[in-house]
Amino acid sequence: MSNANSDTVPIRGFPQSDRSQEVDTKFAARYKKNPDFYIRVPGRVNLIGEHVDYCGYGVCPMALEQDVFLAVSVEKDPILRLHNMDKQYTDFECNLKNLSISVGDGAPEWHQYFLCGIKGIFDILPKDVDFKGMNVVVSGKVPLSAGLSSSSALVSAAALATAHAHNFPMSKEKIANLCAECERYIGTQGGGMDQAIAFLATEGCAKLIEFGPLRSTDITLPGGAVFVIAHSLAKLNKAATADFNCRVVECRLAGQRRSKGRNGNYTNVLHLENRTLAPFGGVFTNDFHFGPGGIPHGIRKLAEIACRDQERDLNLFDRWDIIAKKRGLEWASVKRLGDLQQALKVDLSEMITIVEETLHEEPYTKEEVIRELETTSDHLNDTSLTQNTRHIQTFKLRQRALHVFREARRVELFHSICNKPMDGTTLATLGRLMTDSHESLRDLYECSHPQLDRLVELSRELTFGARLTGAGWGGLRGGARPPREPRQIHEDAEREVLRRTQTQRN
Ligand code: ADP
Ligand code: NG1
Ligand code: MG
Repeated sequence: MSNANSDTVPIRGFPQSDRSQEVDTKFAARYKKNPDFYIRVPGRVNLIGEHVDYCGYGVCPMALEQDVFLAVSVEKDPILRLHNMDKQYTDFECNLKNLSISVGDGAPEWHQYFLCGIKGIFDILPKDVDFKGMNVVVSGKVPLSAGLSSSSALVSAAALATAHAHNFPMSKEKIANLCAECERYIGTQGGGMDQAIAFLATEGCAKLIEFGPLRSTDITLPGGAVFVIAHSLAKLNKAATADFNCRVVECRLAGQRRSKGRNGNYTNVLHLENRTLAPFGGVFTNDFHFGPGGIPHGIRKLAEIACRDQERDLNLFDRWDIIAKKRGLEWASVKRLGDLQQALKVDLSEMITIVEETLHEEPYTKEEVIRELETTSDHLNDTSLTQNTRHIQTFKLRQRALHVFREARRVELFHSICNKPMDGTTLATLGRLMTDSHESLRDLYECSHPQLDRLVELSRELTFGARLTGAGWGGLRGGARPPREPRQIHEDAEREVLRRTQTQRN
């Protein structure tokens, strides 16, 4: 963000260029004045950690040079005027006193993304603040609907402009969280990665972004690696279809439901307030409703007998015993797979085993989910589904949950490998993780696109690994391309290790 008091003030981090001059010229022509300040928010590429942020897991994005750039003047009357440098977008004007965002079927209008950012700030401004208006010229360079997060760059730029216009400073974390919240007014239930990297990125490195609370750690990528971003030319506006939200609710339901586990036993990957479901067959085929004191001793004994040779199940039972004592949690409140893992206090490998043992391969029908949660269609619609997913009749819970837990583990591995000194295997290992991620997104999460898959295939020979980036169903893929022959990289790496060792000795 920078002030623009005169024609000659350079925009910080954004040297005067043809583009900024064009924006200034357009601003002056359109609004008969100069802008008061400028806002610039980057797009991002996600290196690994796809479709896990809304489940509470960490991601590895980095900011791009491509950005959304705004020139803004603050107006006393609460009128918003928007002009876009891209002629495909029509001008928009409204009174901000009656701000409403009603997104219908199909793709939202471009200005509605802008309104999301404004509304996010208006929601938290002190009650006695008079809403100001803004004249805005928008210039966007992030490819649209291509998985590089043009939507969040626009929403975040609008929020930052509104906060600045109202002299309402916020920490980077606070505004990032707010923008994640308010972009949901557009209809998609995203997880916050895009807005987090938009505000927390630093030049020259990728970030490990973690949630609850939001935090970021620099990731130093291995020297010599080049990340190539290529467009498959298949696009999707994520708010125009139910695809994105369908995955969000499938993950949610996978965490909420209980199911028959191995040996046909009832098992559950979920703890409930004052009650737990027995993870064993025969003895407990129905729910038991336990009091606040946890699982009664007699029942516990029965369970021990019933599964004395099933040690793993017994361990699980112990954990649920503890969890069942915790008050205030019931299935409808488990919104994310990450919450469930935290409550179960197990690692990701164990979560993967639990999913493999408890969720079946065939898609779950809506009736089945309703039956097993002992709820009603209306209640499920209210607690777990979104407006645009209520019509969906089948959910692939096992496949989606497996992707999430395995992808979360890949992020951990990616991060830990980047933290180690580079050796001859580093790039190949990172590339393998990217390829595994792609295959999982293609086969388990089913959010790829034939053009994208083809690009990934074609780049096999040329890269250490390649994958789609962003939400998918079109979009782009990122690839780690070797800038030199692999053999030379290894030689260079060896030389570098030798150099470091010598420096340390000296
Ligand atoms: P992405 O992966 O790029 O975030 P989305 O489908 O989430 O894709 O959002 C794309 C939509 O965001 C566009 O269709 C448009 O409505 C809006 N948008 C993003 N950038 C701009 C811009 N510079 N100007 C106008 N609208 C934009
Ligand atoms: P894009 O690629 O911008 O549609 C979306 C979500 C992210 C994340 C990724 C998938 C929004 C604003 N963004 O990104 O939170 O879930 O998909 O990893 O919903
Ligand atoms: Mg988007």
